[in-house]
Amino acid sequence: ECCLRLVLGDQLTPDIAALKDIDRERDVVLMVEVHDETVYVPHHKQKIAFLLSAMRHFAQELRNDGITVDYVGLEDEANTGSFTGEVMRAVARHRPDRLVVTEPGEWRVWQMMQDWREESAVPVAIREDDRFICSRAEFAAWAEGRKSYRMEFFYREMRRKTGFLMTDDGEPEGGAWNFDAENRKKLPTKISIPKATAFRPDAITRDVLDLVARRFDNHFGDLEGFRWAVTRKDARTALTRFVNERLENYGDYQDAMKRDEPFLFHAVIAPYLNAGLLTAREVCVAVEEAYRTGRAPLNAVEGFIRQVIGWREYVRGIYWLKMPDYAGTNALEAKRKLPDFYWSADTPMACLRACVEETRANAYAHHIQRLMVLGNFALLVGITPREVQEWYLLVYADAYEWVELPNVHGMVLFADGGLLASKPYAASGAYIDRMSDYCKGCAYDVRAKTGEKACPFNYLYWNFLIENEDRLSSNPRMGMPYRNLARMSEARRKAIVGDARRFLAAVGAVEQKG
Ligand code: DLZ
Ligand code: SF4
Repeated sequence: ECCLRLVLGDQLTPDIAALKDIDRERDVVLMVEVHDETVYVPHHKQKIAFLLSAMRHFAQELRNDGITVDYVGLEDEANTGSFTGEVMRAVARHRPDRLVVTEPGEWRVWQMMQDWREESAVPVAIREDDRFICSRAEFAAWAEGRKSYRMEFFYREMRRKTGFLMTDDGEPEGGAWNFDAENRKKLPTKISIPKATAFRPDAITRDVLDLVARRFDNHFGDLEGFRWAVTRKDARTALTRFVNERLENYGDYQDAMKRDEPFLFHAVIAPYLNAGLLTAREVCVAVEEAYRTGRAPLNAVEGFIRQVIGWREYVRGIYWLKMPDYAGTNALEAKRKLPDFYWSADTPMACLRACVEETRANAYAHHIQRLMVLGNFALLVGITPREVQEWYLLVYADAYEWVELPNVHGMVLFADGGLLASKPYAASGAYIDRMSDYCKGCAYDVRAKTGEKACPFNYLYWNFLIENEDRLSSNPRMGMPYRNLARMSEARRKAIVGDARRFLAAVGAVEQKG
């Protein structure tokens, strides 16, 4: 019996479900570089380069392991440009007895796979992606009958299931499940920040970089600074260096932002995790080990493990539970256009300028830049969810829809009306000033509330509350800001709305139809 086994670009794990019972004598692994996947959103150049290079390296590793790989390159003559086209062509070429795939990360591709069952002449087995700790079915069972889906309770289940940071008596390590309150410290001026982990492109990567420069020149992003690991081995090195050099401070300064320090104490391993070069379990094992051997404090280790087995699994669960309708909701009826400076970085707002510039240079920004600067601005302005989602999906090397959509739609924009977050993460300039050094070098004054020189976050924050009064004022967690708004004089309210109007018109954040 010959089995054709498909491995997608974000399934680069040697023991991925589709490869588990492989017969090296008879089976063929299919990997395809297809045009459609490179442009369904116009991904950042580094994202495409990372994935194509990682795919090519992975194919080589499988071959070294005695596996037959049929690899279709992006520029191969007969390449049809789509997953469906290439799967059908490969079935005709190899005439396998069956096709085995691992469930994909995106709804879009899941739909394609459903069609393959009918279109291809062979039986198709879609296997569960067991790299995730919580299966789609298990999450659905957890969600069943609940009124709200709070991450914290789900996270505790995952702690119990995996045993990470649990005592022998089944209690959470350190007597609490969550130490987040300790993870909001300001960055001391004198702290030394480790050098970023960088990998020099090898011949395969250089080929891919040429290809991307040639074919995707019109895509967002710089290619020059490409420094990503593209093999499992190098991704392991990146993980080890994080654990040794940065984990100790990761918790304390998780929410801090500093000019010209895009990585600080973050792990910067999300692209590896989400493409399969590293697995969730192994990164948690490495991080827990550092705690057990006294090399990292509990608040850092718990915070990291919560991101991986809590939040990451949780957003994936929500995605599959709620798709396809999830993407279409717009609870705050946001309909303004995304300002051009999300691409050009051409804005006098120092915080946004830094975050867009770093995103362009690295295909990366850390979570507070994404949530509290880039995201917070999009929320306050009321940008159309679809545009914001597309932006996040294409600019970050780690972004696939299963992880991007709930984070952006739910967490950043509150477009799901509170399924993920119990209130919108709206903040004024004071928050950014407290957590960063951006405001010192800004053309605007973070302490001024209204007028030409005032930090736009300040009046946009109040304008957001005013515009959404009907939708949000009854939210119990919004009680305080709305009480403050109620005490505001009519003149002040007018000034805020006037400033917001002037600013939104100037940056092109105009209302769009439908
Ligand atoms: C993101 C991406 C890109 C740019 N290119 C490819 C590709 O050429 N071949 C491939 O198998 N996968 C690619 N991917 C990742 C897919 O888009 C991803 O596997 C699906 O979105 C499912 O998560
Ligand atoms: Fe950003 Fe406002 Fe600070 Fe300028 S003053 S950096 S716009 S928060």
